[in-house]
Amino acid sequence: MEKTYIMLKPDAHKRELMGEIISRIERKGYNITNMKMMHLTAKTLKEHYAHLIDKPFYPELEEFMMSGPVVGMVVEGEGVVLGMRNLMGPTKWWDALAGTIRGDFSNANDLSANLIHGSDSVEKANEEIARFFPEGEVTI
Ligand code: IDP
Ligand code: MG
Repeated sequence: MEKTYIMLKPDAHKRELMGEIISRIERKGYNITNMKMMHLTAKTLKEHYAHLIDKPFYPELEEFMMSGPVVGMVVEGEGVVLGMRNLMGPTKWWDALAGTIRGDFSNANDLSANLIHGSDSVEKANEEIARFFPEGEVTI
Protein backbone atom coordinates (compact mmCIF):
# COMPACT_ATOMS: atom_id res chain seq x y z
CA MET A 1 0.00 0.00 0.00
CA GLU A 2 1.26 3.51 -0.85
CA LYS A 3 2.56 5.61 2.05
CA THR A 4 3.30 9.30 2.49
CA TYR A 5 4.96 11.45 5.13
CA ILE A 6 2.70 14.11 6.65
CA MET A 7 3.81 16.70 9.17
CA LEU A 8 1.61 19.14 11.10
CA LYS A 9 3.60 22.36 11.36
CA PRO A 10 4.01 24.53 14.50
CA ASP A 11 1.09 26.78 13.48
CA ALA A 12 -1.27 23.76 13.58
CA HIS A 13 -0.23 23.17 17.21
CA LYS A 14 -0.36 26.83 18.18
CA ARG A 15 -3.79 27.36 16.61
CA GLU A 16 -5.17 24.11 18.07
CA LEU A 17 -5.98 22.73 14.63
CA MET A 18 -4.18 19.41 14.98
CA GLY A 19 -7.36 17.46 15.78
CA GLU A 20 -9.27 19.07 12.90
CA ILE A 21 -6.52 18.20 10.41
CA ILE A 22 -6.03 14.64 11.68
CA SER A 23 -9.79 14.19 11.57
CA ARG A 24 -9.89 15.20 7.88
CA ILE A 25 -7.16 12.67 7.08
CA GLU A 26 -9.10 9.93 8.87
CA ARG A 27 -12.45 10.90 7.34
CA LYS A 28 -10.93 10.69 3.86
CA GLY A 29 -10.35 7.02 4.65
CA TYR A 30 -6.57 7.04 5.00
CA ASN A 31 -4.84 4.97 7.64
CA ILE A 32 -2.42 6.69 10.02
CA THR A 33 0.18 4.03 10.81
CA ASN A 34 2.74 6.07 12.81
CA MET A 35 2.53 9.39 14.64
CA LYS A 36 4.78 11.40 16.99
CA MET A 37 5.38 14.92 18.25
CA MET A 38 8.91 16.25 17.70
CA HIS A 39 11.04 19.36 18.06
CA LEU A 40 13.08 19.71 14.89
CA THR A 41 16.73 20.76 14.74
CA ALA A 42 18.28 23.05 12.14
CA LYS A 43 20.26 20.05 10.88
CA THR A 44 17.15 17.94 10.21
CA LEU A 45 15.39 20.90 8.57
CA LYS A 46 18.34 21.51 6.24
CA GLU A 47 18.00 17.89 5.09
CA HIS A 48 14.22 17.97 4.84
CA TYR A 49 14.13 21.31 2.99
CA ALA A 50 17.38 20.83 1.02
CA HIS A 51 15.60 22.02 -2.17
CA LEU A 52 14.91 25.41 -0.51
CA ILE A 53 18.19 26.19 1.27
CA ASP A 54 19.23 28.76 -1.36
CA LYS A 55 15.91 30.64 -1.29
CA PRO A 56 15.85 34.06 0.42
CA PHE A 57 13.03 32.89 2.72
CA TYR A 58 14.88 29.79 3.99
CA PRO A 59 16.03 31.38 7.32
CA GLU A 60 12.43 32.37 8.11
CA LEU A 61 11.18 28.91 7.19
CA GLU A 62 13.74 27.27 9.48
CA GLU A 63 12.91 29.63 12.35
CA PHE A 64 9.18 29.00 11.88
CA MET A 65 9.63 25.22 11.81
CA MET A 66 11.61 25.45 15.10
CA SER A 67 9.08 27.79 16.77
CA GLY A 68 7.07 24.91 18.27
CA PRO A 69 6.44 21.21 18.03
CA VAL A 70 5.53 19.39 14.82
CA VAL A 71 3.61 16.14 14.53
CA GLY A 72 4.98 13.65 12.02
CA MET A 73 2.80 10.89 10.60
CA VAL A 74 2.99 8.05 8.14
CA VAL A 75 -0.29 7.92 6.23
CA GLU A 76 -1.23 4.96 4.10
CA GLY A 77 -3.81 4.53 1.34
CA GLU A 78 -4.46 4.03 -2.35
CA GLY A 79 -2.81 6.96 -4.19
CA VAL A 80 -2.18 8.69 -0.85
CA VAL A 81 0.78 10.86 -1.99
CA LEU A 82 -1.30 12.80 -4.52
CA GLY A 83 -4.47 12.38 -2.47
CA MET A 84 -2.93 14.09 0.55
CA ARG A 85 -1.53 16.91 -1.64
CA ASN A 86 -5.11 17.45 -2.89
CA LEU A 87 -6.52 17.40 0.64
CA MET A 88 -3.84 19.93 1.74
CA GLY A 89 -4.23 22.36 -1.16
CA PRO A 90 -1.40 24.29 -2.81
CA THR A 91 1.50 25.95 -0.93
CA LYS A 92 0.24 29.55 -1.00
CA TRP A 93 -3.04 30.17 0.85
CA TRP A 94 -4.43 32.41 -1.90
CA ASP A 95 -4.18 29.52 -4.37
CA ALA A 96 -5.82 27.03 -2.01
CA LEU A 97 -9.54 26.40 -2.60
CA ALA A 98 -12.13 26.20 0.17
CA GLY A 99 -12.51 22.59 1.22
CA THR A 100 -8.76 22.05 1.39
CA ILE A 101 -6.85 22.26 4.69
CA ARG A 102 -4.77 25.26 3.58
CA GLY A 103 -7.78 26.84 1.81
CA ASP A 104 -9.99 26.59 4.88
CA PHE A 105 -7.51 27.50 7.62
CA SER A 106 -4.49 29.47 6.38
CA ASN A 107 -4.06 33.11 5.44
CA ALA A 108 -0.97 34.15 7.41
CA ASN A 109 1.41 36.92 6.33
CA ASP A 110 4.20 34.48 7.04
CA LEU A 111 4.03 32.20 4.01
CA SER A 112 5.88 29.48 5.91
CA ALA A 113 2.82 29.11 8.14
CA ASN A 114 0.65 26.86 5.97
CA LEU A 115 -0.18 24.21 8.59
CA ILE A 116 0.91 20.98 6.93
CA HIS A 117 3.65 19.24 4.97
CA GLY A 118 3.04 16.31 2.63
CA SER A 119 5.57 14.46 0.48
CA ASP A 120 5.38 15.41 -3.21
CA SER A 121 6.29 12.00 -4.71
CA VAL A 122 6.46 8.34 -3.71
CA GLU A 123 10.26 8.54 -3.82
CA LYS A 124 10.35 11.58 -1.50
CA ALA A 125 7.79 9.91 0.77
CA ASN A 126 10.07 6.91 1.30
CA GLU A 127 13.05 9.21 1.94
CA GLU A 128 11.10 11.35 4.44
CA ILE A 129 9.59 8.34 6.25
CA ALA A 130 13.12 6.93 6.70
CA ARG A 131 14.31 10.33 8.01
CA PHE A 132 11.54 10.91 10.53
CA PHE A 133 10.63 7.33 11.51
CA PRO A 134 13.93 5.41 11.53
CA GLU A 135 12.58 3.36 14.47
CA GLY A 136 9.65 1.95 12.45
CA GLU A 137 6.82 0.53 14.59
CA VAL A 138 7.36 1.02 18.30
CA THR A 139 6.64 -1.64 20.91
CA ILE A 140 7.19 -0.57 24.50
P1 IDP B 1 4.89 22.48 -0.24
O1 IDP B 1 4.95 22.48 1.28
O2 IDP B 1 3.53 22.85 -0.73
O3 IDP B 1 5.41 21.18 -0.83
P2 IDP B 1 7.44 23.70 -1.00
O4 IDP B 1 7.68 24.49 -2.24
O5 IDP B 1 8.05 22.33 -0.90
O6 IDP B 1 5.85 23.64 -0.77
O7 IDP B 1 7.93 24.61 0.20
C1 IDP B 1 8.07 24.05 1.48
C2 IDP B 1 7.55 25.03 2.52
O8 IDP B 1 8.35 26.21 2.50
C3 IDP B 1 6.13 25.54 2.27
O9 IDP B 1 5.13 24.63 2.67
C4 IDP B 1 6.13 26.80 3.11
O10 IDP B 1 6.02 26.47 4.50
C5 IDP B 1 7.54 27.33 2.86
N1 IDP B 1 7.54 28.29 1.73
C6 IDP B 1 7.39 28.03 0.42
N2 IDP B 1 7.44 29.15 -0.31
C7 IDP B 1 7.63 30.17 0.58
C8 IDP B 1 7.78 31.60 0.45
O11 IDP B 1 7.74 32.18 -0.65
N3 IDP B 1 7.97 32.28 1.62
C9 IDP B 1 8.04 31.69 2.84
N4 IDP B 1 7.90 30.36 3.00
C10 IDP B 1 7.70 29.61 1.89
MG1 MG C 1 7.33 20.38 -0.72
